[in-house]
Formats: sequence, structure tokens, C-alpha cells
Amino acid sequence: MYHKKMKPFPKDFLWGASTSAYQVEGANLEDGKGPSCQDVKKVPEGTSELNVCADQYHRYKEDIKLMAEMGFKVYRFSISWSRILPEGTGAVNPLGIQYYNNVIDECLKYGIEPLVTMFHFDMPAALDKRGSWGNRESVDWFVNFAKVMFENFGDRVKYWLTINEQNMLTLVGPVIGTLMLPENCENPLKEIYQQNHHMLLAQAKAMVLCHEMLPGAKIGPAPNISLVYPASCKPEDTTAAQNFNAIRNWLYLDMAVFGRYNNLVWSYLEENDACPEILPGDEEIMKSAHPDFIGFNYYNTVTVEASKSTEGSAASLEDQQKASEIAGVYKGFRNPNLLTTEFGWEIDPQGFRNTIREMYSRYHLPMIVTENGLGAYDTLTEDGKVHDPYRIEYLRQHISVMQEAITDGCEMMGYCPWSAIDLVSTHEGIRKRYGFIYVDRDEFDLKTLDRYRKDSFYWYKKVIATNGEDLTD
Ligand code: BGP
Repeated sequence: MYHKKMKPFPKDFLWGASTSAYQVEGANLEDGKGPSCQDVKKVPEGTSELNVCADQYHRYKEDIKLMAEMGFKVYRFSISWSRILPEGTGAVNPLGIQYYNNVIDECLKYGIEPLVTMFHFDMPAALDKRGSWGNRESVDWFVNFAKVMFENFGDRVKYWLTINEQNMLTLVGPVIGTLMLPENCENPLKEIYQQNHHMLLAQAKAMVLCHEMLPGAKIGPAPNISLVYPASCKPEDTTAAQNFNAIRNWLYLDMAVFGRYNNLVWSYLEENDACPEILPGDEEIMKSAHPDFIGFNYYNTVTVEASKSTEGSAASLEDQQKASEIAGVYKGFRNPNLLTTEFGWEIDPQGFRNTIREMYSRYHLPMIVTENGLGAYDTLTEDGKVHDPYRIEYLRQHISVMQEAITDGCEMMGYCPWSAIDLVSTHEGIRKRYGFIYVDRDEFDLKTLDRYRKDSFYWYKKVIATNGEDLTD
């Protein structure tokens, strides 16, 4: 649908950007913080450790000041579970509480709304030893962590996100360094979906608790949603696209919003003897939770064709944004209509609109974009500039189609691209940069860690100042 006249962005639209604790903070074992799974994993060869990152732990004041200069209305960051509870349960680390109090207060000083992700890929290592999400007690561990956060920060934090990209934790855990399988696990698929079930329960209980403890606050999930296209108009390709849409996307939102398992996913799990164990009362817990909005990360769409294989290949994705194959279910297909980033991710702004429209027609809840952005190699010039027209172009196109989606009638609350500042990628190091703010460091040479405003910084500042009306350079 072509719109002759676009609707403006809502007046109170939340413009901002995102980070996550383990990728931006550094100070990974300082001031009482316990290790998380990210601190004990073996990082991919050629990429940085996660002990310093962008050093935001020591530089949050400078960073938030720069965000305020860009005009941010919101800053999405995550709270590190093991900074608050070093063992995952038990004693609270007062310095951890102090740190996030400082970050929240610093945001509020500039009128920036904190949007807190409760869990972003960083299970406390102590809980990994106790079976991680595979242990049903993980539901209680998470709810306890949620309670500590609500008690300490709930007087000031009005927007909460439960689990970042639970679908990626389930589908590509090893790539992002989170999957914990018991030794000699006989049916890994069943184990993974059992973990997934516990996360779903934990999320539901946390949403209910949030509404009980903080009546004025809003809470929602934050999956990574990529609409799946069929590779052709062959009917079996559409069936494959429906299969993967269900496995990759709708399972998570159907559960968060309606409290029920998606039937296509359930049938796939049944076929593979991988249905999770569901205890009496679980269904009631799932149904009792009602998100106020949907947060979602969007990088691109995915295209698939029918899979002709009958056995083998159970890896659903190569990484977050590249589909591989599940025999008989779907097979990834390189979309010839799309360009890719330097890191091989397809770029599909129109797909952003398609994804938003599809989500809104399924769930009818307000939405906030919690990630979207371009990972690229950036260069700091001798005079301290970073020229990143490619990032501006990517963001411009996505913001522009978001306005079309708003004009389509979809309710959008805000936009938080990835990332506010350069930080370490999930598996491709700090050289894959996303930020508006450049951090002066290399993969292994920490250099000065000084901050520089990229060209996209000035551009985004103008976008925010005009509430999305002026997207020109
Ligand atoms: C999402 C994660 C982020 C982030 C982003 C970019 O999947 O929620 O943590 O890093 O993707 O991905 P990458 O770092 O792999 O480039």
C-alpha cells in the first residue's frame, strides 16, 4: 500500500538506543560482581574477551551525557544478574545495586526514560553449574531476581523487558555463548525446549509480579522477530515459511500474549519426541500473564524453501539472522533481492514494515523496537571523525518504513536501535561496530577508550529533534 500522506510519529514517541550489560559494561569481575556464562565461555578465536568492552561501568556518566546530547527519550540497557546477585540467588551485592541506581538516576537527570532488560544472555555462572534453565528451579531463581530489581529500581523504572531474544537463546545458544546442555544429553532438542519452557514460565511469572508490585509500570517480552518469506510461490515453500515463522517467531509471542503453545511448533516437537514436560498449573501460569507491549529486535527478514531432506540437519540457524535447515521442515534460501552487510546479514527495510504489520495483526499490542541496526567496520580519522554514511542510510530507510507502518495503523511506541555506543558483538568482536558513539579501542588493543561522535550521531540527533520528520543528512 502506497500512502499519499504519512501519519507523524506519536508526540511522546520514545527515541533512543540499546546496549546490554555483558557487551558494554566491562568491569566483569569488579566490585563484587560474580561471573556470568559470558565470562567463563571461550570467546571465538580472534575476538576480544568481555572483561573491558566499552568500559561503560566506569564511564556511564560520560555516555549518558552523550545520549542526552543526541536527545534520547529512552535508554535501553540490561541489568547484569550476577552483578546484583553474584551467586544468582542469595546475597545481594550492594555495589551492584548502587551501580544501577547511579545509571538510572543519571538517565532521569536528563529526562531519559530507562528501559530495563532483565536478562540479556548472561546467566550467572553459579546457576549454570546448577543446571541453568534446564533446572526447573530456574523459574524461582529468575522470579527472585525480578523481585530484587522491582524492589530496588521499581520506584523509577517504568518500562521493563523480560528476556532478550529468548528465541535466539533457544535456536542459537552455542553461537551467543549461552547454551548449557547436560553431559551425555540423549535428546538435545527436548532438553533445549525444556529450558525454553522454563524461560516461558519465568517470564510469565515475572510479568505477573511486575503488575502486582508496580501497578504503574509496563512490561513486555523482547524476542528477535524476522518475518519469514517463502522463496517462491510454490505452495510447499509457503508451508516451509509458515513452519519457520512458527518455530522462529510466533511460538514466543503466542506464548507471551495468549499463553498457549503454537500448534505447528508443538506438532514439530511431538514428531521429534521433544515436547517439554508441562506440570499441572503451568498452563494457568502462562495464561495469567499479560504483556503491556511487545518489544522486538529486527535486523532483517529470512527466506526459506521447502526442505527435501528426510533426515539429518537439525540446526535451525547459522547465527541470529541466517537460516540453515531442519530436515523436512524448511531450508534457508539466500534472497536474491536483498543486499547484505559487510558481515553477511541481509538488509531488508521493507521487511521491517512487513514484520511490524504481521505482528500487529496477530497481537494488537503497542510495539517498541528494542534493536535494529547495522554492524560495520568503522574508521576513526586523524581529525577524530567517523564517517558512517552506510549506517545513516540503513537507519534512514528503516525509520522511514516504520512511519509507513504507523500510517498503516500499527501502534509504535518507540525505536531503540542497536547500539547507543560501540560494544562487543555476540560472536564477531568489537570490530563489528553498531554505535552512534565510537569507542577508541581495537579488538585486542584497548587504546584510550575515548568516545567520539560519529556522523550518525549528529544525524540521529536531528531525527530526534524533529520527531522523525527530517531524515536528510
Ligand atoms: C542481537 C542481540 C544483541 C546484539 C545484536 C547484534 O541478537 O540481542 O546482543 O549483539 O544481536 O548481533 P551481533 O552482536 O551478533 O552482531
